[in-house]
Amino acid sequence: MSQRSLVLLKPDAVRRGLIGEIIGRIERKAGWAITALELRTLDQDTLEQHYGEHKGKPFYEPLMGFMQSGPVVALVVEGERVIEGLRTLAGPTDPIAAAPGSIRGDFGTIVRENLIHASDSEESATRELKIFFPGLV
Ligand code: RTP
Ligand code: MG
Repeated sequence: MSQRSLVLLKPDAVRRGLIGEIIGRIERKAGWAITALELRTLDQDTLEQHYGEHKGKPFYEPLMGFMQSGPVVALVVEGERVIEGLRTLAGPTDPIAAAPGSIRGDFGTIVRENLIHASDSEESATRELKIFFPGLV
């Protein structure tokens, strides 16, 4: 089943020069394609829409600050079961718990600075793609 996912390379990934490394891992997955890509600095409004489910949690305000601390790379990735596959490629939220071989397991430091966002379901992907790439048909 071909799907679309919204990926963000978070400010720590851009700062640490890991854009190529992470995009390379995505590109090497057979059958997946990057169909949109943009470097951009996110504003509070965009982030509130994106991470609205976490509003009120203790990590929400620090997360907002971190996500605005530098540019991110926003990508659309398309392919077979790409939503589940990208979550596996990324690894669990906490880099300490993430297996070596996953992006967070190999490069993550603390739970907030975990390098990559990938949509966690078809519903999230649809919602997030509208926020970041509203022109997509
Ligand atoms: P994401 O939404 O960014 O793809 O990450 P996720 O699904 O793996 O994790 P989620 O629970 O949705 O949390 C969103 C992001 O908030 C930061 N976070 N900090 N305890 C903490 O300090 C904490 N918990 C979460 C992380 O950047 C996480 O990816
Ligand atoms: Mg999430």
